[in-house]
Amino acid sequence: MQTTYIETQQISFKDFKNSILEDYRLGRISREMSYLGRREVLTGKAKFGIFGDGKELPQLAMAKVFRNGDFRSGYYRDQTFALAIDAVSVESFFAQLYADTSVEREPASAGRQMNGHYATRSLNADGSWKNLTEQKNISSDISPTAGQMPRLLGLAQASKVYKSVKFEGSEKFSKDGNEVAFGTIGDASTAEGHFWETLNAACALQVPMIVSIWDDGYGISVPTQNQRAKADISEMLSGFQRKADEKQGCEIIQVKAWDYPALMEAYAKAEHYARYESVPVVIHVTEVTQPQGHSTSGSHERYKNEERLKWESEFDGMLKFREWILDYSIEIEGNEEYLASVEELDAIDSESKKLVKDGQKKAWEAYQKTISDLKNEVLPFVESIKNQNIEVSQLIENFNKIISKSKRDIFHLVRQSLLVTRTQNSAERTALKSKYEEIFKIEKDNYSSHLYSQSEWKATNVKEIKPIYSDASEEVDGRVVVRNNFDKIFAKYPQALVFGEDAGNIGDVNQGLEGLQEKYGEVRIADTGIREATILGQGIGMAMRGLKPIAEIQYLDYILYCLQGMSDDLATVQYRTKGGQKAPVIIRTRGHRLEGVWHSGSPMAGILNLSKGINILVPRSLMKAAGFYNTMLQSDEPAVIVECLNGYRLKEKQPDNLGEFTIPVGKIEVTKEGKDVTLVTYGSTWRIVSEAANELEKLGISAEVIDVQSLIPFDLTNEIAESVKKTNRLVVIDEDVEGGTSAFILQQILEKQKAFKYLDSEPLTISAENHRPAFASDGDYFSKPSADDMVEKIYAMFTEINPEKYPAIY
Ligand SMILES: Cc1ncc(C[n+]2csc(CCOP(=O)(O)OP(=O)(O)O)c2C)c(N)n1
Ligand SMILES: [Mg+2]
Repeated sequence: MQTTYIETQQISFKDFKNSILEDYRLGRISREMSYLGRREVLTGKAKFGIFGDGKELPQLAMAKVFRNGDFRSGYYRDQTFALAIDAVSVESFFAQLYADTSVEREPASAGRQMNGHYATRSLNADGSWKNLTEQKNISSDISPTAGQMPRLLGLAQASKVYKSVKFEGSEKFSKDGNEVAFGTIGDASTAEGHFWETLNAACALQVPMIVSIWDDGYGISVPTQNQRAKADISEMLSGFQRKADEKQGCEIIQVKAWDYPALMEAYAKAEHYARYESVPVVIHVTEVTQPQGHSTSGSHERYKNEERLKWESEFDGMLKFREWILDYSIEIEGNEEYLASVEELDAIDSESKKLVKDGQKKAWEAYQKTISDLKNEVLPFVESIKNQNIEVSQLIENFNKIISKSKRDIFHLVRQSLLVTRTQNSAERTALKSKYEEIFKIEKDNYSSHLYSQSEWKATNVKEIKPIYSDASEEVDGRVVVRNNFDKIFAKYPQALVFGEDAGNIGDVNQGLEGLQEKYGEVRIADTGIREATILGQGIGMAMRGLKPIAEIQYLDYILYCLQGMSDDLATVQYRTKGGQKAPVIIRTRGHRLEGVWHSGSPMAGILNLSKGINILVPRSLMKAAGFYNTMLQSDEPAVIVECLNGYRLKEKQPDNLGEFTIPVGKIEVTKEGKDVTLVTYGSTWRIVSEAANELEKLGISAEVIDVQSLIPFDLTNEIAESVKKTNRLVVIDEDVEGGTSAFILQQILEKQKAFKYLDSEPLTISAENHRPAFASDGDYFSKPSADDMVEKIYAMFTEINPEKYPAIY
């Protein structure tokens, strides 16, 4: 709707005037959306509402300098901005308020997100990239406050990378790296670590990023002075201010939210620093108001005193804008020119109100229509069996009494009708059943699609290419295999880059990237500060802009620092946009078995449970890890690849087709065949399980050893159940806590793969102690399952069956 920034001195007064009045109109429309939105919630038509009233002017100013190819990573207050860049319309705004599940009507999230969570669609329906340089982009908002910040860093950094990195198709993502990433955050959310971490990293990296702080003085009810060290965030930030001739730090601009011309100037200046000098900028927008309070869940009269409320009504941005427009006059060629009269502004006000009302009505009617259409489609099928069963008539009667019918009511009617007629068999009931299956499939797609990619590039579609070995294949340290494979990767994919603590200069702490910075440069093989949350954020943002980032988290134990972002942001990207955006980041980390409370961890269940939406890969060797990198680089899904910390110095045979061979996700490997018991494991524990299996062999127990390799997705072809069918006994062994990943594996095998019926003995899990291992030597032996533990516990299974053949050890 809005044109880009027009410098007043270069345009005619007429254009200047039109641009101001267009802003006024957009501001009014946005304000009416806030007013009506709140009413829609309070009258019960929508569930919850959070709006951008009071924040209109700075967002209009931000939109003026926001160009095609730029990205925003912000939060729920930005409806005026979204409206100004055409990322939301009145109708789609209300469609989201009603949580309409249609992608066409609610393109930001298809009803998956609360209102105020904006997103543009980066992908075509088939999951392929659109040309992002031809549109204005919003990376999908998330609710955890400040959670948008780490991603913002990556979005900004991508521009810097694109200044030197080019590849076939890169023109879809960047025009020579000239794009700016715009962030928005509330004043109270600046108390979060993510805010400071991001700003610090941006100031170190010198990326084109503009962060706007909407400072309305409150975080819900808590006033600013109770949130931070100083009430004035600009004062706190002053240490970040860059000094002349230093390539560090940022620019800080303070501006009032109701001062339209000052805002225009502030954003124009900020754009200059960020876009042309690659200097990050913070715009601290002060004196922001909240005319309707925080959200529909409360009333701000409860915590703001009368004086504050009075001030807020006087300094309402839209009111001040109106006053400024009416006061404005300029003499041009002897004539006094004005922007608008009271009547003209009043006319805009009433037009805007009407436009919003019309849009809301359309959105409501379309939303209601989907429900009534569903009802009309299904009801005849239910009615067709009512003569066969009196209970169905009763169910229909009850259903008809419901005044405002929801999808759930319709489904309940259908499912209850099928339940009460379960003993009947008629053509009508069969028809109802197939109708139910048909509508269920549609709602499954509406509510549960796109946790993983549904495109041709989904991880499970990547073709398996087996590693090739020849007489010439060398036995080398594991770290050499992964290093040489990375060498091939960076040669093959110019869009691939890796970054993390010590990843650059020394080529990572285990030298899996040794020498690669010299070869591929500091942009692609980079060191970072110690800041896992924003290392991940770099990955997410850059992946959203078409790069193939490998975000290195130095040790698995420290992944918890970025687990929030993995869980809230990365894992939900495709789901929360219903396939509108993707972020195929590879998280490279290393862990499992060693000693010491923070250098031995294998907190896989924590990761597993919080990261559904991300592939979780646990290779037992560096060759397998290398193969997973090769697989995931061909996919459009994110993954965590956990390398075995104790594997780097173990000898492995290096495949001849490095950079080419792939290890399929969701595929197990039987590494030792056996007939008496199936031992299921993964990662570093696999070697110990294999040792135990050899011991068991000597005791007359033939154990089959299975390496899961890929926890998510898990054994897609049910091969483990096949093994259990043969052995009739199952033991799951890992070094996570009890009831952790082993419980997940057991559930998958027994419940999903239906292996319970094959069991002749109770299934067994062998896991670690519930505390982390001591650093004292042999901490791992005493805290994690040892081969001795495994042999004894598995042997005991056989003692129970046949004590004569397998006499008890203890
Ligand atoms: C991590 C996290 N904690 C708490 C909340 C609940 N919450 C939602 S908005 C909000 C206040 C945010 O205030 P501020 O950042 O100043 O933004 P404003 O709403 O004032 O624009 C809180 C505490 C949340 N969404 N995320
Ligand atoms: Mg606030």
